[in-house]
Amino acid sequence: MKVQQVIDGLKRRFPNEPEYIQAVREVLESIEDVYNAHPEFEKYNLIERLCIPDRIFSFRVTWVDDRGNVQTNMGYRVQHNNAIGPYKGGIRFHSSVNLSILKFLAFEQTFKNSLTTLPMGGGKGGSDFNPKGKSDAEIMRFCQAFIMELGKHIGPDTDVPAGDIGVGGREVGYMYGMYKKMACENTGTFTGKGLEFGGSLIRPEATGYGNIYFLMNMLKRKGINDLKDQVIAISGSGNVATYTAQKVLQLGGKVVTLSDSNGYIYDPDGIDEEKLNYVFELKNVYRGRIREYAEKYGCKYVEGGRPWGEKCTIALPSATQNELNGDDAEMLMKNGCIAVSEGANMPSTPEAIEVFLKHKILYAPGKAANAGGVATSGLEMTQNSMRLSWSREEVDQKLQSIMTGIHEACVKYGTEPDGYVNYVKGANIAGFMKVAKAMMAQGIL
Ligand code: NDP
Ligand code: 2IT
Repeated sequence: MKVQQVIDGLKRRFPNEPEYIQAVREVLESIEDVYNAHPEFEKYNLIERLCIPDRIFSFRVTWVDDRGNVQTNMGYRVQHNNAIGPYKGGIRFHSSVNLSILKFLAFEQTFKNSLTTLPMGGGKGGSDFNPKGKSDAEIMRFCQAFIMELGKHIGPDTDVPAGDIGVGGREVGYMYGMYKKMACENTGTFTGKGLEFGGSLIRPEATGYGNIYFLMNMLKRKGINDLKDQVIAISGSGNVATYTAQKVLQLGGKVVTLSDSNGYIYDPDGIDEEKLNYVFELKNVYRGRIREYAEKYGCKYVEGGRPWGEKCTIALPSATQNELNGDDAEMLMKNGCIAVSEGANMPSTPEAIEVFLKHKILYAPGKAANAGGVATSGLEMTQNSMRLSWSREEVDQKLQSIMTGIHEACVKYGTEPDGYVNYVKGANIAGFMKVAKAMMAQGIL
């Protein structure tokens, strides 16, 4: 396999899918040597079968807004690979959603899910529906219309969706409710459900907490055992960002930034527990903007900006893809940043990753660092199958040991001759090997 050849072929077939090509290239560059050391992989054309999704559903979603207008959106589900278990991955509602973005997410999800060690394949879905400014009734009608179509293709042992950008507990509740009604079953064909109907404790917190557990594993190898002296820049202010901030505070760190798609806040005094509670309320109850934080607490707000120019020792991008570029990475390095751990999927551009690796900082790619969310989804599936629910402590304990396991796998496959751990390489090789072996064992499909 020659990476450039595969990439050129994919570009020819999918010319308008830059995010998908970006995600594939990153993985292929990491696994090239390992792949080529296994001639049987090439013989069975594993690479193309792994890069191209098993199937994609796309459909029209029609719903009625509060003024009685009939609205139309696109809906999709990319079922990427089910070699190691049912397709599993979130649903994203955002105006930017298109097939390139969902294909990159489903591709990444396949390796991430493999890393968790749980039996889950990879998938992703979503819609270009923009939830901003919509009433609760509009959100419900949209979710119902969306699942009327998607519901035909999912099931507890075939494909299990969950949340992502724009899809949280409220949306999962509406989608699962309609799915259950259509399918006449109650087996938990969604994760991130409410606690009253099969949801798992710790699932809402899991992505953010898991990222910090992963970060602590990296820091411990450098002799750093808590976050007391760390100044932390976080982007985003949604599910992942807020629970990341909560765990940072529990471990004694100082969070100085949060953001949304309009801009970022910088609070040099630190976002403490009370201020963070306000952010939770602002985002989940009022569905307001992060600018309002600056108005309430009198700190700096930069419209249209990103937080990476502020001084910090650790950066945790937790908003969206390609939100941290090469220049941002250089600024972080200049300001003394020692670690970057990704809560979001593919938040750093290839140029940014190059800077991190050149400076040999601790850099954890999303597919390793944010795997705690889907891992806890896997634990929710287990609890649903057993018709049991585990305690907070039990789930949190399992989450911690899964994150430690992922860290160990990265160290095993990513340690370079000089001792530097290249977590990108480690995560990609570890994730790939399990999927590859499963595909080989199952024949040409
Ligand atoms: P939310 O919808 O809860 O929050 C998303 C946050 O990111 C919001 O603050 C949003 O701002 C901001 N954001 C979204 N799009 C953009 C954009 N184009 N530019 C700038 N800011 C943006 O989503 P999550 O917290 O769940 O997801 C955040 C990231 O984490 C995503 O990359 C997701 O794929 C990833 N992830 C999520 C997991 C989960 O369990 N939820 C698991 C693993 C990864 P605004 O409100 O203005 O849109
Ligand atoms: O990107 C992700 O891993 C998620 N959005 C969570 C997927 C899941 O099935 O919990």
